[in-house]
Amino acid sequence: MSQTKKSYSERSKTHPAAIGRRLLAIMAAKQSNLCISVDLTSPSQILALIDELGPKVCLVKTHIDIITFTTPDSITAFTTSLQSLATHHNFLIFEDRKFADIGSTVQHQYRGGIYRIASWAHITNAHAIPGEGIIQGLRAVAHEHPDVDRGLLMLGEMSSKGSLGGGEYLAKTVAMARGYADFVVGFIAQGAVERAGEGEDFVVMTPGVKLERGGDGLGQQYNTPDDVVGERGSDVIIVGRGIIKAQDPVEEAEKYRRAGWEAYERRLAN
Ligand code: 5IU
Repeated sequence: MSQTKKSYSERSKTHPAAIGRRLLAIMAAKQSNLCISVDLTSPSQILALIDELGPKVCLVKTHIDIITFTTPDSITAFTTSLQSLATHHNFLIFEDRKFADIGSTVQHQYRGGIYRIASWAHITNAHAIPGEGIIQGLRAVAHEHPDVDRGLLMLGEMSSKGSLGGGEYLAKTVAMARGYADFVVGFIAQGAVERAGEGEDFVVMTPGVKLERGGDGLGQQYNTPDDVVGERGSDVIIVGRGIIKAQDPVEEAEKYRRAGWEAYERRLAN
């Protein structure tokens, strides 16, 4: 059976990566395929908003390097609070780091520096442009944390106008990831990728989502939850400004959660 026709619940039992199983189980339990992208710069505002939106989402996406931290301690305080919110509201944390260097360098970037991403982010992502050494490097760091599940999304296609991804690039990215099924949970793409074979499962996440199609004047292109989940077979919608800039972000998040979930249910039924 095509993966797009299988329920998240069914896939949560068979996904080859532990973090993939966990994410799919959360999606099924919370009836949410919504990932919120909290692109704000104040740590306290981010945490307050995540506390409100937590019940609606399966995943919270961060850009740790856009946040205004005053001291190194405040970084740790933030990531500790974020982890507590993740446990409390049952969501996973996705640091949208977009690693893009050789294996040896990304190991340092993932493990160390001031952000120590591997210590708090369940999922991060990487470009395929350097070749598979980037996956090997990141996976080795993830294995330094044997007590916690870690996963990677490979960037196969971006939402922005003129993206060099998609098509053959995406297909090559999928081929590159195939040998790392215990760590590469899936892909960032605009819709279903070349579908997984026996024993494989690719969780596809799509940014560039709003309730109305359009753009942002800087290359971002928006499609609707129904376009990406219902029509194109993606699994998770990633929404930033559509929710965080709304008058009532909680009410708006509920609209996106419902739209994403209904698109998924229609996809299963059709
Ligand atoms: N993001 C994209 N497109 C991509 C990838 C990541 O927009 O292809 I990969 C990020 C950028 C931003 C969020 O953090 O997803 C989308 O925010 P808006 O929904 O506000 O456009």
